[in-house]
Amino acid sequence: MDGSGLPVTRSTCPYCGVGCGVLMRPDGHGGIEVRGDPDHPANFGRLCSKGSALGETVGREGRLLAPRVDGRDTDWDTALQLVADRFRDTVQRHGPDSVAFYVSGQLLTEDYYVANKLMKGFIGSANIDTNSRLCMASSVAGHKRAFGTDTVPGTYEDLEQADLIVLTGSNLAWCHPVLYQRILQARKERGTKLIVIDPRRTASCDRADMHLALKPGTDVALFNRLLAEIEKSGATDKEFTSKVIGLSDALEEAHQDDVNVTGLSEVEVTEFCRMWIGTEKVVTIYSQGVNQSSSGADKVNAILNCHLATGRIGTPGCGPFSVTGQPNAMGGREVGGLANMLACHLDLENADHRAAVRDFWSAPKVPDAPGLKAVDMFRAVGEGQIKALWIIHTNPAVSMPDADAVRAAIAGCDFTVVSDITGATDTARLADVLLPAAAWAEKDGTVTNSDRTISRQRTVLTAPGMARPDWDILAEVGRRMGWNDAFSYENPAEIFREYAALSGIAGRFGRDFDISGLSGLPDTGYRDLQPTRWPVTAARKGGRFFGDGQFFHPDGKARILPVRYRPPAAKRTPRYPFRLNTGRVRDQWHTMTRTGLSPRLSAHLAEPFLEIHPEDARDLSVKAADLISLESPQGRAILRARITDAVQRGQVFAPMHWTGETAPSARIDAVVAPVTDPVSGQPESKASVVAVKRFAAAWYGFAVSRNPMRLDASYWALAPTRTGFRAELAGMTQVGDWEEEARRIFDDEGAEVASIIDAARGTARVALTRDGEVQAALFIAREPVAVMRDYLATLPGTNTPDILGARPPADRPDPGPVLCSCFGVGVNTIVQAIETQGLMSVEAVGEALQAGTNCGSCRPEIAALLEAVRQREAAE
Ligand SMILES: Nc1nc2c(c(=O)[nH]1)N[C@H]1C(S)=C(S)[C@@H](COP(=O)(O)OP(=O)(O)OC[C@H]3O[C@@H](n4cnc5c(=O)[nH]c(N)nc54)[C@H](O)[C@@H]3O)O[C@H]1N2
Ligand SMILES: Nc1nc2c(c(=O)[nH]1)N[C@H]1C(S)=C(S)[C@@H](COP(=O)(O)OP(=O)(O)OC[C@H]3O[C@@H](n4cnc5c(=O)[nH]c(N)nc54)[C@H](O)[C@@H]3O)O[C@H]1N2
Ligand code: SF4
Ligand SMILES: [Mo]
Repeated sequence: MDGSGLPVTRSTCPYCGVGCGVLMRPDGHGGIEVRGDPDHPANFGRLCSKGSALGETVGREGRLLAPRVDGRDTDWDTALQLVADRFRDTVQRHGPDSVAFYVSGQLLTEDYYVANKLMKGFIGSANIDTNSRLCMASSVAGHKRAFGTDTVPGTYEDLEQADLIVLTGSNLAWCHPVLYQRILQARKERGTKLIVIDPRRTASCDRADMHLALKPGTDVALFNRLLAEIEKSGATDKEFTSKVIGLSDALEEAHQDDVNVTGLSEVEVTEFCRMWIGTEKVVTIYSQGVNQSSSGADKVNAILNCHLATGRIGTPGCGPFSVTGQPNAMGGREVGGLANMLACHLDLENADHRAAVRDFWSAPKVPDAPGLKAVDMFRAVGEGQIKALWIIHTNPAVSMPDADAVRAAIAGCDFTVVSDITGATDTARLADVLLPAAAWAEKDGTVTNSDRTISRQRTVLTAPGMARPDWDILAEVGRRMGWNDAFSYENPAEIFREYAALSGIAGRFGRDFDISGLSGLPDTGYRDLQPTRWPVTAARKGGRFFGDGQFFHPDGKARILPVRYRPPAAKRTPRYPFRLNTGRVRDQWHTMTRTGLSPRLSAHLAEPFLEIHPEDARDLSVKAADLISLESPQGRAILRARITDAVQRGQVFAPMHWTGETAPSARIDAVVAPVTDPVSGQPESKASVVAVKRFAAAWYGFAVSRNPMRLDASYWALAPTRTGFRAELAGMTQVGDWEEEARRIFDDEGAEVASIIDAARGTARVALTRDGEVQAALFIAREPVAVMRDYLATLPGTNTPDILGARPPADRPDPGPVLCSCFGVGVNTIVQAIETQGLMSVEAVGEALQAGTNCGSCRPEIAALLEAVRQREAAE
């Protein structure tokens, strides 16, 4: 209960791997209110913009309500029998390796455990891989090579106890905002130094003491130099390195590397090494700039090497820290969701491990060879080797490299099952059988966050229509395939107990992941489970690993690995002279099926974009707000130019979020090459090569509408607003009659039409009204349309007779794009307040406008605006 007397349920945010605790309260209208849980050890009450907007994304709009076979709604019995029959027949006819599951680091541990058990234990193939292959595989491989297991040594408290934090290949301010806030808070108290290593200047750089804008893919050379300097300055920990093998070989290799490939100056490199070596308590946080690389595993080991050489690992404030992306990326690694792992950190290649798991499951057979990793899996689908595929909780037609080929492969597969909460995704549209899953807040289970803390997700809403939890769907297919006993689960608690018991066997093999202390948890104990960091055994609970110099290789020692810089796999050529980097924006989650429903979150960046350096833009005659077309050997894309020196010359950056549903020409993975790290199999999503040119549109448009639009122009991007929708458009072919075209786009024959059309200048403004109420409006020009978009987006549904004037009244200035999502404060409003009120700090902006005072995710951007205004005023 809270102050209002309504019941409050504790749960965990379904987005990033920080794993923030939330308090959910029904709002009485079928929705929920969501706040940060002050008692959760990940966030102590804080939430970022995405977590704060959770209440806006749990509606029933767009939800898949019934199973669908070949596009027609049906009942569960029909759909599940079909799935079970087809998988069983395919296995009988073509063998177990002719089928595959492609799953997700967003599944709950219980879902994941059942999927893995069904494929590896009963179907008898290791062809289950997960989108964590695109995300964590290099970290997993690096950990296993160095430590003998996939172990994250540290805890979040280390971020507060460190004196230096290095963020490499991580835009923590946008992607793990609550951890970033925790670091900034600690920095206030102890003056923590912050270094960012990223080819691109990101929001995480705004408060950094140093930004090392290295050349893409050169991290190994930088950390090799650091290792050499550690040795030279006598900073190796002699006692600790007696528990480590390989230092001298690694040093020999390190000396061969040339730090000049990083493009950093000697001064920068020396200062970085000086700070790192001179600060005892140092944490190196890394993420996709490290993992998503054809040398990802080596990058990870280059970082681990430096921590192992100095013994700065597993003690307060010290250690390498691979932050996980998805809410249960860590849990998926624990249950063995990757094609080359067995459950509970046991090894697929180890016969004793296999036998133990087979006995525990009473399974007919456990495969002894790894299954297909994501990129190879979809290749095998395309080549017809995989004849039945089940995709659960992920959208590979958008998020896999070479996405057009992946889309074609799925479309061509004999039998594809997709489990999702909506049918409106690029992948779901290709399914033969579409299964409606219960969503976050409708289902029950556990997730493990970046620092090994297991937290509960709990139910407060009933699932709409026939939707069912993923574990339940999987278990029923297992039963219908003939394995009644193995899949007779009543509830997630039962699955969790079984999993915890299995981890005890892993513990007896000397593995790190052992939560056998929870195997006797009664249903009520599971219901009330508090956030718990593993391991959980009679002997030990939580804590850090490796401070004692004990590792999980058979000899108990860690490995320092000799690694050498290798350039990204794709080479720049005169035909493809640009390096394409990709990543995330602050307020969208992946393929936007949930965050994309929130007008508030969509207002931050309403359109896909390409960051390009001003000099490159000039050379290509690209002006601000032009469209740019990209081409690679794999495919094409069109995005809006964002000219900025945040990226280096010869490099461009695009977000990964837009899809066939929201901006079909901006599915950036269509141009990303499917090259992978040879050790981890993780794709190099951050270093493809592309050709870039101005997209010569015949016309550009901007549209607002109360209702969904019918968009099919060469370029379009759609976003929700508080009043309906907004869209950007551009076309290659001339349009004869814009009034008619407007009626078609807005699918409205009956509305009254007003227009101002100037054929000579190529401009058109068309408004559709009903009884004076604005339904929709379209603004067309030969150049990118200059109208006050954020003002126009407020007009559908209002009586605004002068909508074609497109000017806000004097008392309602255009707020500009929303910067603070929590309070809806726009850029123009903030800049104006800074200028007119002489505001000097982020805090002052907060006092004046509330901006940045709730979740704080926009504080780095407010700081950047303050700086920009200060610089402009200084120049005047
Ligand atoms: N807002 C938001 N937050 C998210 C997500 C989301 O979709 N939206 N997704 C979650 C998930 S699943 C993940 S995996 C994480 C990802 O979190 P991050 O890894 O922090 O995010 P990215 O933007 O993918 O990439 C991070 C940075 O790597 C840099 N980079 C590129 N190449 C190199 C290189 O060669 N070396 C170095 N040092 N850096 C390089 C990029 O410029 C980019 O700024 O975010 C999680 N949090
Ligand atoms: N170019 C480029 N590509 C990338 C990356 C990059 O940095 N650059 N990053 C990669 C990384 S790190 C990741 S993690 C991936 C993420 O990529 P994806 O996993 O493909 O992206 P999501 O949008 O998270 O897909 C989740 C899907 O699950 C559905 N869903 C939501 N809730 C439920 C549920 O409870 N049950 C079921 N069954 N379905 C549900 C959603 O509607 C959505 O369709 O993208 C990868 N792709
Ligand atoms: S940082 Fe934001 S997205 Fe990540 S778990 Fe916390 S509230 Fe959710
Ligand atoms: Mo990820």
